[in-house]
Amino acid sequence: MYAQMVDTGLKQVQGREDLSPEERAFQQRIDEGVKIEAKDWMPDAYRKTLIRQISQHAHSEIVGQLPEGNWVTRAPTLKRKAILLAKIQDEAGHGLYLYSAAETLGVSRDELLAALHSGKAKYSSIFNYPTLSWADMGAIGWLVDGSAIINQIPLCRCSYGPYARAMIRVCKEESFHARQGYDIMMSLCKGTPEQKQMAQDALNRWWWPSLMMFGPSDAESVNSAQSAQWRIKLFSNDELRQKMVDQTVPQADYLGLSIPDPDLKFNEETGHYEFGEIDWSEFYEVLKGNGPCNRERLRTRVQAYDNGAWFRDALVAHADKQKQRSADAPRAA
Ligand code: BYC
Repeated sequence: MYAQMVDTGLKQVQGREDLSPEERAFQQRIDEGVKIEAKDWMPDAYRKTLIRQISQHAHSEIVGQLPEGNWVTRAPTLKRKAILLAKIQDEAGHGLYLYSAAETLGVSRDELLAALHSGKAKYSSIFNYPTLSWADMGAIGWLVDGSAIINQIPLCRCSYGPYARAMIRVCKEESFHARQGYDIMMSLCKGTPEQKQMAQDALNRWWWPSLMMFGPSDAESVNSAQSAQWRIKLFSNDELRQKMVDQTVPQADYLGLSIPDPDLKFNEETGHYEFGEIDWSEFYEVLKGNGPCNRERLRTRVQAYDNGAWFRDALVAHADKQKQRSADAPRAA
């Protein structure tokens, strides 16, 4: 697959003849489908790319709790509240698996969090949009977690072992998230005209940002070609985006909702939906920190981290005390 990606629209990567013997042997292992593990030799750039992607992914899971956290106290029933809470807790767990996977590459969690808090590290653009109604909980589960699954299933087969293994569990939990989102949309669409309108309004607001989650078009993606060669990416941004559209349009039809894209049409010959132009200027503005909620999201995360300082201090003090105790304890003969 990656050979195909490198040959088509993607930017070029270093030719194999330019690789050092070590790099060539490394690439050979990747080509043979051997997983790379934490203690294996790897090119610096491979390590850096993984740290960048895995940490951004971890940050996205953690920041991704915030838009939904906004609705915990206002969920319409006790059952919906319990489900939403479980989902948000899962996201925290995903962040932890992913930070741990990134740490295997020799970076500390403190460094990763400092990069997030200073605004240097990115997290997914999607979480910079507001959640205005309960229907947004449905739209996020259906569209955002649905997109996350499409992006993340291939990551279960990526070349870096600790990342691939973390993704297996994440994907199982994401499937539950997507189902709960679609279930909320189904209830609203079967409800009163006002409830159905809420669902349509949420779809209208989340559709285009969800398509942007897959990243820039292949022609603009700076990292794809190299990541494809290293089998970190098994499908290109545009391929995954197309999958999402093909999968989601029939689901919207089933709900009786319309996708907010006048150019959307099914192409009988290719078997795919063609869709309208994405507003890339909006995407890049969000990446620059100018989305509707960027500042609020970052402020909330920094505040939560600062508020937890006493707890982290207490853990360290406890660990130090334990260490001291075992050092002082008389040794067994
Ligand atoms: N938002 O060369 P490209 C979730 C950046 S968690 C922000 O194509 P790459 C969920 C990109 O980082 C969702 N930035 O990059 C959680 C790069 O900038 P840098 C997160 C984006 O890495 C809780 C630049 O644009 N999922 O679903 O080859 C609740 C050029 O892009 C975005 C993951 O992180 C974006 N949307 O491909 C519910 C999955 N797109 O870093 C749901 C793992 C691109 O060079 N990540 N950028 O400064 C990936 O698969 C890839 O990193 C991406 C981007 C497809 C996202």
